Amino acid sequence: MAAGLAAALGFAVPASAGPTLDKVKQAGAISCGVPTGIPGFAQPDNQGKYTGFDVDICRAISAAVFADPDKVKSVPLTAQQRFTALQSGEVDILARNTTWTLTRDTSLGLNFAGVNYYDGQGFMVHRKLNVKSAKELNGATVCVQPGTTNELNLADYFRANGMKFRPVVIEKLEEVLNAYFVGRCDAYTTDHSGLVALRGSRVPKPEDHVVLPEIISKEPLGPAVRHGDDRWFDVVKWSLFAMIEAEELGLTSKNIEEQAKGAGPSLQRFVGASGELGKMLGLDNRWAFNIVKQVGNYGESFDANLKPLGFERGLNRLWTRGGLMYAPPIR
Ligand SMILES: N[C@@H](CCC(=O)N[C@@H](CS)C(=O)NCC(=O)O)C(=O)O
Repeated sequence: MAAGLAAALGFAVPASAGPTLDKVKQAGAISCGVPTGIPGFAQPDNQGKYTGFDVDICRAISAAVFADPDKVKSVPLTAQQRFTALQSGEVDILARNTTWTLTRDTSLGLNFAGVNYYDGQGFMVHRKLNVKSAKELNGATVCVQPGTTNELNLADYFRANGMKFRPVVIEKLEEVLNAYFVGRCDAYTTDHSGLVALRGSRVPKPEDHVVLPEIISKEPLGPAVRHGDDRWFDVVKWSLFAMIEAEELGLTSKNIEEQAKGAGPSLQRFVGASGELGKMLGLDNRWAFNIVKQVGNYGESFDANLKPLGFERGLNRLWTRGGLMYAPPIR
């Protein structure tokens, strides 16, 4: 059927896969911008291969596009480098604790595919300072990374509370952490998830540091792509939604093969046994099956990567369990 006729009849037929999906298919890999190293989210092994909760988004897209989760080239990026790397085409996607804000969505030319982790900003302080609340930080020196929402929220918070602070702004994670550890700063501020992950793994003596109770901002973190390629945007969006929906449907990497034999209509559509949902995305109809089989559902990724570090689901529970994770209908 000609695409024009199909459109006139109300069917959606992808005219082409879109430049980024075509490029990715041709390259045989997805170039995925990740943080330089945050335990649980994106961490290199001794061969330089990255794994983690953020990396799993790229692995899911890889499973959807290539039926193979390993066609991912992880590109470590500091907060400062990340937007240029996406804009210039060095990476096809940012899967890197990036907060969805209006400015980034508009003037930086990003499209956020959704939220894979609802977070908020916090502070870590040296225990010996005996500080119990962020409200006691008047006059403090605070370490922070440039190009982050954290740098901006920090200024807002102190101003709103009529307090003074001295920022120590350092781009590289290793260096900003060291500056804090050696005592150049009284406090280090970043997303709460980062504080918990770093305190649990990168801090010489975790018991010497306290994460304060205040959460001073909303940090909805999610994968982002460039403006101007709706088809690629769709692929990234629905790959994330497929992970969330799979958890809601009770589909896991271990049971999906067996479950796929079931007759439920939403299940049949999800696994590609009925309908053409994959084709509409420019993918194989088994795209979502492959994501779950090869990477797992949202909860499996959370449990494998973040639970061992002591993370609770909290806001990141499914909407059916009192959380905010909600995928639109896959139909
Ligand atoms: N969510 C914030 C902060 C993201 C961020 O870059 N956080 C730091 C501290 S956890 C980080 O990931 N650093 C890792 C790196 O630079 O590799 C934003 O989008 O601006």
